[in-house]
Amino acid sequence: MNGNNLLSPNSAPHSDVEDIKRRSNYLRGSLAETLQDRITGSIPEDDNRLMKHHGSYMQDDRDLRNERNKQKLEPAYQFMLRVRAAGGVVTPEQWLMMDRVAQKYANGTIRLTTRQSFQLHGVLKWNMKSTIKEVNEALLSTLAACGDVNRNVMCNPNPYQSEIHGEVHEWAQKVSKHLDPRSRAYYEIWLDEEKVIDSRETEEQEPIYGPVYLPRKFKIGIAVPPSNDVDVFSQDLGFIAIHEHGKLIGFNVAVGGGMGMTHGDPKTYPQLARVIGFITPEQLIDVAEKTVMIQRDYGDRAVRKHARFKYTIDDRGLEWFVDELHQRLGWKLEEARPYHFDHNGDRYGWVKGSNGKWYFTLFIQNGRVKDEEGYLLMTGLREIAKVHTGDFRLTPNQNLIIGNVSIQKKKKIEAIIQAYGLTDGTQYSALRRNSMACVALPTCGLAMAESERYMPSLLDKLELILDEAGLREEEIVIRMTGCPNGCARPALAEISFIGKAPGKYNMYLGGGFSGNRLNKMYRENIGEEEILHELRPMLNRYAKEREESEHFGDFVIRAGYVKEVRSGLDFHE
Ligand code: SRM
Ligand code: SF4
Repeated sequence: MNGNNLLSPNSAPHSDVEDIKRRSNYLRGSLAETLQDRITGSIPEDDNRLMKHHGSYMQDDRDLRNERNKQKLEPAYQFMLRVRAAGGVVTPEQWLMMDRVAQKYANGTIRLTTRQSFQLHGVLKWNMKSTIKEVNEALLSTLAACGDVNRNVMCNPNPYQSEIHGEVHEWAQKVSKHLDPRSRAYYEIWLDEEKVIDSRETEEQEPIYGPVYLPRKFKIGIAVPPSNDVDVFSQDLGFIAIHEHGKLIGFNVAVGGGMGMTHGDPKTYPQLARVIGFITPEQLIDVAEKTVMIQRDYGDRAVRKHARFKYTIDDRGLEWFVDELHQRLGWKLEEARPYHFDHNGDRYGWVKGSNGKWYFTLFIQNGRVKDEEGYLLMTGLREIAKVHTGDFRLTPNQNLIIGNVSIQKKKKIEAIIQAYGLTDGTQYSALRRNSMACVALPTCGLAMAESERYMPSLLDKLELILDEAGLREEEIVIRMTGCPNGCARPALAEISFIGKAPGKYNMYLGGGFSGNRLNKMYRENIGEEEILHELRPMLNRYAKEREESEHFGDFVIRAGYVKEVRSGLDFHE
């Protein structure tokens, strides 16, 4: 198939977003002009759709909605800005820049995301350009952090389990760069690059995506076994590093994962990516490019809910995809190699890497970096960044690694950690250390219930139950989201809660501890009292009846609470 024949075979009707993208002249639209409009803090919907490709969403503070409505004021419009770095690795200077812009232009907090990016909330329209400029001056970018393109490429950030992390991270950076949009729109609008092309750009300038980009977002993650912290089976395209005796020999390729669904619509479901074969490292870019192009050409452009790659594969069959991929590559993947995952969480505290440097993984509750009374996390990290000569690594579980610390600097950094009481989570239960919650209210326009702001207090109550049952140190993966879009990858947790309405959640059980099995709905639309009522006896029974090294997710299946789910097609069964 020719890259220019973009809507084929999707000559079927397409959604309004497709028209907006097509008309936008490679993501320009009227963004440059609407940003100048001082009458409103908002931008028109068409430009908002395009803005996502530049890394930002228009939002409004939902806590203020009613009050402003009563006062007949427009909603408190503000922008979320997502800053990405492949594998989540940034320098101390870049950390300090994020800290500075968060104070100067955003709400004074930094949010570390589930895909190893940064988010700023509360940036006003008038400050967007300055913020994006400062981000770029520090050599980070917001381009393609959101939108119908390849998103931040995830990569296991921990160097202590094998010697190949640096190499794998380089591949994450290479594939990320290769799949960046090539349109100069971003540089013209935000960075005042002179408009080089007066006439419309040609398709050759966007050879991978073409003028309408992808039907939907696309996600890539690289795991380094035995850690599956990137939840490789949740990715549209996952790579599993195969290493032997500390040497990277290649990757197994997994395709068609995804988490999003809609309540009450069984045609939407979370799905696990499936392993289709093995490639050498040098083949990775080619495989990623061709996979993206297949999705570009065959993904559903009519119904956005059905436009993710997982549906393209499930509708047409895995065999069809593999044949199409082989045809476009001109060569065949080898048979997948054996691998083993044993967890998808983070490992906290100090560890020595195989390069002799030190790494400290901090527990950051739900990824929110801020100063609170009694816990000056943001200030402490700023002080570390001022003296640190290594790097910072955002983990796929919303935590932070202070990485590549030399033995000389370790004492100094340890002293700051102590002075600010920065925690590796040891005072908390293992359940909390394995928890994630998405942003949800008050910024997320799609949230049906609280998540980030509620999860800590639910965990306080669950920790009492764990203490009673003697399970405080038992690692159990728990996740919460404010809606079924699945931003904290809830369908892979051993226990999860998905928002249904204010204070109400659907409860799911039985995900695999290493992110290799989906969970299943156990109770619908329940509040906190019922959650505790359900979990107390279950956890007590687990404490008494579990088999040796049996994880909670496995136990609830064996004990008959829920059925095992190995494919998204059985998720609603
Ligand atoms: Fe997400 C939309 C936050 C990871 C699936 N996600 C959103 C938006 C932008 C809401 C919106 O469209 O208006 C949220 C902004 C909230 C806010 O106020 O900040 C949002 N998603 C997040 C983050 C910040 C959650 C977090 O707590 O860290 C994560 C940012 C990742 C990043 O840095 O790039 C985030 N989102 C995910 C993940 C997890 C992942 O990628 O590993 C998923 C599930 C995996 C997947 O894509 O299948 C995810 N987000 C969605 C979806 C559902 C997509 C679908 O297939 O239907 C939406 C809604 C949409 O796209 O229409 C969404
Ligand atoms: Fe918002 Fe839903 Fe994503 Fe949570 S899961 S951040 S509520 S879109």
